[in-house]
Amino acid sequence: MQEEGMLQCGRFRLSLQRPLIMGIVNVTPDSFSDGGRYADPARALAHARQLVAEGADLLDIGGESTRPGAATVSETEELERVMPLLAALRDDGVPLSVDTVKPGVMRAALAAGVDLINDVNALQAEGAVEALADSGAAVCLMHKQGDPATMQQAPRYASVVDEVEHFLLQRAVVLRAAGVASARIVLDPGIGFGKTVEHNLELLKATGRLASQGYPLLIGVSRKSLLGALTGRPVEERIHASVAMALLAVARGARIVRVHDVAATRDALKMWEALQ
Ligand code: HH2
Repeated sequence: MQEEGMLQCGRFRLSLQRPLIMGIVNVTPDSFSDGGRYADPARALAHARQLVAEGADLLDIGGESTRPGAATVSETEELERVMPLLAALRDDGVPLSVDTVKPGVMRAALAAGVDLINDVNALQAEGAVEALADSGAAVCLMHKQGDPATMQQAPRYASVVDEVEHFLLQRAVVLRAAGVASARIVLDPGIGFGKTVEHNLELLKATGRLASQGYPLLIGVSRKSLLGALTGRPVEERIHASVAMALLAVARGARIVRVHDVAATRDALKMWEALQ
């Protein structure tokens, strides 16, 4: 289906021969993982550059928290958070992703040269597919059940792996029909998005299956509550579990890991690569 081992990502063609690290830059006051440490644009920029120095292959810039229970922000506010960072990082030589569900933000980011649209809503908003299709950017299609405000209240599936896989492949079909080459598409089961601990574990156990559908698989588990449930640790003490889970995801076939702790993840993946 896809040119083997390559992601067409805006200005970049990224080899997937080795796993890629997507570093998380949340320009938000309320993200679960960093509690607004980088809400100030200058701090967010310094943090983004630090992640590149630590070995991030891509940067994912988000202006709206999607943590369970998070409030939505207006398009204007999201643009004010995200656009200055995109402009400042544009010539740093690293592919830039924007984490948004809003077609207006997608269009503005694409006009500013963003290389990947990371949409936890899998481009289901009206106009989102068209915005992406008209560009050369890549897209990450993520599965979620419900909306962040309520998604953790009562997640329910007959078979979580079947349903997530079916949804993602259907969304890929829609994109292909709109003219998006398969080499621009990344899939993500959406760990923590309308899923219980058991659902998340079933999906992570099925990484190999989900990674063998003809599209690179992205896994985002960094610092998430699943790790808190398994270790009993608060969010600021989940780095070891995060790195272990990223490594296990890669060992089972994930090609991109979305992480907060880039330096630690990079070292772990170097160990994995050394044994390939
Ligand atoms: N998780 C979060 C946000 N965006 N995008 C993808 N593709 N996959 C994920 O698993 C994913 C995502 C939530 O994590 P974070 O950005 O740290 O928190 P917040 O949404 O509170 O800013």
